[in-house]
Amino acid sequence: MNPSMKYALLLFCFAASIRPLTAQDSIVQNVTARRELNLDGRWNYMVDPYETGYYDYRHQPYDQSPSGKGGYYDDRKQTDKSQLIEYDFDRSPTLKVPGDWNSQDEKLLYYEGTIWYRRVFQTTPQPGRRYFIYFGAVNYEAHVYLNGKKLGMHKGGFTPFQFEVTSLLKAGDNTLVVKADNTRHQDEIPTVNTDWWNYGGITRDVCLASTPETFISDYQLQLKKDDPHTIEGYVQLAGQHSPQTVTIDIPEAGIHTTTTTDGGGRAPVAIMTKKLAYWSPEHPKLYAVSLSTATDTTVDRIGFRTIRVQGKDILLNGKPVFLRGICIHDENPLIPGRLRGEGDCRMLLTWAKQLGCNYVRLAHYPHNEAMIRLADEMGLMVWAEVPVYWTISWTNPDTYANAQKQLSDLINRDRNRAAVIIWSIGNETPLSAPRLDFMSRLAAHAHQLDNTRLVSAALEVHRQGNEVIVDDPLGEKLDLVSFNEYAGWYWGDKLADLPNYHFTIKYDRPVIITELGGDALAGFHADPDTRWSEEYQEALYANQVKMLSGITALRGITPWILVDFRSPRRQHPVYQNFWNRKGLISEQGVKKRAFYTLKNFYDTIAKKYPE
Ligand code: GCB
Repeated sequence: MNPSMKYALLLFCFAASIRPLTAQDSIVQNVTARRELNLDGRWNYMVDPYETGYYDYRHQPYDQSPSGKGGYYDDRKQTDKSQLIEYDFDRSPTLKVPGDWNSQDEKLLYYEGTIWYRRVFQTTPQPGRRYFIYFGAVNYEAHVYLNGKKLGMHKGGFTPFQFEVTSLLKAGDNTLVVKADNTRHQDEIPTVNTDWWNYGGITRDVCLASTPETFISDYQLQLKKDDPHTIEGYVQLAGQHSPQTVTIDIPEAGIHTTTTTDGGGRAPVAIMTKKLAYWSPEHPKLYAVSLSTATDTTVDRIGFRTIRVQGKDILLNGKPVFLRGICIHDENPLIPGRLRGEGDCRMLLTWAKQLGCNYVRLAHYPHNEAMIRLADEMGLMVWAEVPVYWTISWTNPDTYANAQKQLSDLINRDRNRAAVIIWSIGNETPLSAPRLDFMSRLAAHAHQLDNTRLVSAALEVHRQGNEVIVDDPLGEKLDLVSFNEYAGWYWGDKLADLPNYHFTIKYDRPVIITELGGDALAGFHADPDTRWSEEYQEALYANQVKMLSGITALRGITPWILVDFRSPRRQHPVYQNFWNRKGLISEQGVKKRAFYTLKNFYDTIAKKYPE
């Protein structure tokens, strides 16, 4: 855009007092407790590969033109038979929300581009209440309009966002339109190249939330770093910022206390207690917590535990643990598509429990909040990650800002979940100076936002003969040494050679192997030397276990992966057919032989590390 056009646009925005075109920075903590109206269900949609509903024929966005007219977000209806309108939401097909579009219509399986969604809902806004439209996630770029007015834009396919709509909401019918675009771009997070399906659309819940004018917008209540007897954190109010009393009740722990907000609406929390039953996988105790002010009350269920590193050990509530884990993608293989609700999440976490897990790595991006809450309830520790994956544009400041925003949104959403013990800032990022700078800043950011959890990343290894070397300068900034290794699969070795490898690890910290594994087509049986057979995968796991027992600091593993998952990179017509087959469970939910090999290993480990 030339400078004079930019100036004209600025003037126009100012004159029309258009809000900033991005989603609000902070989202309402525990939004389901504020839900006024569930907006899940069937939404009308239009596929728009040329973005005809967004740009005019000179390729100028309609929503920035002075008349603001012409885009699909107007949801216009023909009122006269001579009138020309080239779209009609009412007579367009529907998609289920939440749900990716790829799994709902065969024509959309490979689609990458724009789809418009529309939902009409009825409400009666009450005076003295504030209203927010909340999205659990839209992949990847979402432009959102209510009653023809643009609320804003959000980028990032896996994090929640919201817009305040108090002044736009009408009594009666309201029209919500979303332009969702899942086009991949080099400078985005993730970048163009991933090993998972680029599921597009409104993939997580949508709701209208309502609050009083001054309300509890955010809070953190977690055990203080290294102190099992102090619940520490804050309560943040939005609205009026005159000092107010906040009451915190945790009846089951005999806690009833108050704190006062400062000029910024923030009240510090520090509660001494000796009465807590600590959260652990064996006893995933969650307390009913209620927070209230003169005008507002909100409730949550929160668990309390400490997690820290001491030498080569990971201590949960002061006791050494071994993380018996598995990696999981946000995909229901039976649909196949993104997980659509708590039932889907429960199916995957139940499989993880059957495997003997006390821990899951939710790869490679923030999973649904429902998944984390379920892990809290079912007793599974969680590694939570942002999609800083492979070859990010390390030198682009906007790319960094985007990664940092996604990390902040993840931490802010899940900071009260005892299950989450590790924030991961990325996966398999290749060594270089700009990458080290980018990743170091992310690590510092995670530590600064939350000093009660561990920060890590899945690093890469290098090999010299039989020596496997972990020597990545990013390791200095991380609390754990975590790396992926594919001995027996990408390293192309004879499986029996695996136990001859030895690991040279530069850092004196607990070691977690974040990935290992190999593909097997469920039901394909052969001898253990035959690639793709269940027997090969089984032998690979057996030899991996022998090999890894040589690492004295080993304190956890998350093999790749619980279930086969769809990936455009996996093209072998017989064995893959667009599926990554490293799952221990097939896309039909059938357990492969290696599932039991790993389960046996975990059963032995569980005896060594009683919880
Ligand atoms: C990896 C990646 C993971 C892939 C996996 C594989 O190292 O982290 O996203 O899916 O390998 O199967 O190659």
